[in-house]
Amino acid sequence: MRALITGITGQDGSYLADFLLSKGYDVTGMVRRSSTETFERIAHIKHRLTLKQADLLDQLSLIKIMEEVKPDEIYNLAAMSFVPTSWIQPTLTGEFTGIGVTRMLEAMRQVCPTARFYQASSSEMFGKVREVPQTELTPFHPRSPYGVAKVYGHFITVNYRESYNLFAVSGILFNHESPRRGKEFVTRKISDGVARIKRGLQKELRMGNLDAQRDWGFAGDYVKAMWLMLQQKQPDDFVVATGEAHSVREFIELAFDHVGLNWKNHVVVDPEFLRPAEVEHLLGDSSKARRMLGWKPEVNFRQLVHSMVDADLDRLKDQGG
Ligand code: NAP
Ligand code: F7E
Repeated sequence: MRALITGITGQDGSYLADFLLSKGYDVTGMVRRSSTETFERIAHIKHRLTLKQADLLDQLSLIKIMEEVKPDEIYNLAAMSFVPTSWIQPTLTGEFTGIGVTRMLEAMRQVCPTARFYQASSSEMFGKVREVPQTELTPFHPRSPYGVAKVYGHFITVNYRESYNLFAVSGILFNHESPRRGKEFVTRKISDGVARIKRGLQKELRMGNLDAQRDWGFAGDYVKAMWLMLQQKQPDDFVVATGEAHSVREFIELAFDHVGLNWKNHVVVDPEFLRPAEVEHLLGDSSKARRMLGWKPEVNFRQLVHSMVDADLDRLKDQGG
């Protein structure tokens, strides 16, 4: 089986590549040209991957990569994925995260219409939530240009499935984290900050809204759900979540406790990290995925927090005390 992954250099792309290689797939990763390589997360498997240059902004490059790879499965994980940046670059976010999905679907429709397509949709589409917990049927009310672009990506995937009979699915994934998470996202910012403070490299951690609540899972568990969605008889959309919500404050407390420090001595709330419109509370109901895919999360909240702090402590061990 041949898989094409866009966004292979990101958190999820790297876990998905690990997983597909373990299943014997021939994996091609789409990468965009950069003056410096961003292959840190896939360094351990790079020799087993084929990497090809293309860009979500460039239709011809997407057509060409599909002609060359002839994929059986396409995982569209590439996006501008950091919510605060979407207010600074709203139209570029729309191009990457929204219209980029149409470019991928068009390339697939023209070159390899029998391939199976996974779109990385997001719980940010629920935004100002209409009901708790959120399911596949909960209406969307996105609260950022990122969320709006993801709603477009979701519906264009559904529309191409219905218009052209493509096997195209949308995975509505709630927040998922890991030691490979980008450092600006809240969980990794906390685990990295705690490790730096413990190692004597930093004294305080400046944070935004501590009351926000998220349904946080482990990225390694979530990429399995992506694959399972493409193994079904019929294309369908699924919510993937743990069913447990925790606040940013709880994450902070658990992370500092883990290294024997009191968070109140180190955390400073800084208005710079507040958002123009906030998503206060997300909680997913993944019973459809559990029932139809046989999927369930393996890593719980405490294990997730501890593993992220431990990984950052380990990474910084030669740099501090
Ligand atoms: P990530 O770590 O930010 O990775 C994003 C990837 O997209 C990177 O490989 C990046 O490449 C690539 N990319 C960005 N713009 C591109 C372009 N124009 N052309 C080609 N590649 C481009 O994100 P992630 O956490 O792995 O998330 C994967 C996907 O799932 C994203 O679509 C995200 O929006 C979505 N999602 C994530 C979560 C979550 O909690 N992690 C939840 C729901 C949905 P560079 O290395 O070159 O920057
Ligand atoms: O924020 C609050 C912040 O940036 C989580 C992306 O993967 O998941 C992610 O989006 C919460 C928010 O993720 C800080 O206000 C407090 O309420 O880790 P985050 P996100 O915005 O939920 C979804 C599902 C995606 O699809 C996205 O691609 O934490 N928060 N203080 C903070 N957030 C950050 N980043 N930094 C802070 O200092």
